Amino acid sequence: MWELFLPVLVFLNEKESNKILAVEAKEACVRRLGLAWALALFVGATSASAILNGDFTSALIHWKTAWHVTSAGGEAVLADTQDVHAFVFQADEVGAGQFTIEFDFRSALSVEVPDGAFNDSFYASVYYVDTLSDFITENDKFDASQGLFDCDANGNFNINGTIGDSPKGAGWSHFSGTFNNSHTYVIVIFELYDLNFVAGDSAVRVDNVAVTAGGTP
Ligand SMILES: [Ca+2]
Ligand SMILES: [Ca+2]
Repeated sequence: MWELFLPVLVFLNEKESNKILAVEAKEACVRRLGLAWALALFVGATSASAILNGDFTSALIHWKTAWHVTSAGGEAVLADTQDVHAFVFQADEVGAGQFTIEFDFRSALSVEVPDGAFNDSFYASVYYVDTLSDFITENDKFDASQGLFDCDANGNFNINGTIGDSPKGAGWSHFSGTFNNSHTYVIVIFELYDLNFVAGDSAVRVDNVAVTAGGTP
């Protein structure tokens, strides 16, 4: 499908093109996943933090992944070695209300942008659904979504919250934000897109993912 729209995109602003490409890739990927997601989706239970194994102490238990996502040192590691799109997510039945989401991340995204390609990019998002079977059998069908932030080698963009220093130390950042959920399920998802089409030159680590009731990060 890339060949169909790449010629058009070269005439657009690079950043806009990057985003359009990523959205197109995401939509195509979501459709392609279909049954795979249906089989893979895990529904966590509500607790102090709705996210289970948010610190990845138990590797990727309670998380579902596609393509190159591994755990190392109690962290989730997304890389771009296997597909244009790698992701890790967890769905939780939190109910309606205001919530705080926090996590640490460490970006190691490539600065390389070959002619005709774009920056490798990372996206953190929340999806909201009332009926999980709708989402997992027809993945572009969700009730609402909210981007948390995007990033590439040039920095963080579209930040819907606050990004600051992380207690994990050098190279790590801490995201904190709030969201209002009026649906039954919240799906927290982290995605890495290989948009420079150079395999294996980007990775992002994620740790300490927490979703708690209340609106003060
Ligand atoms: Ca950890
Ligand atoms: Ca790449």
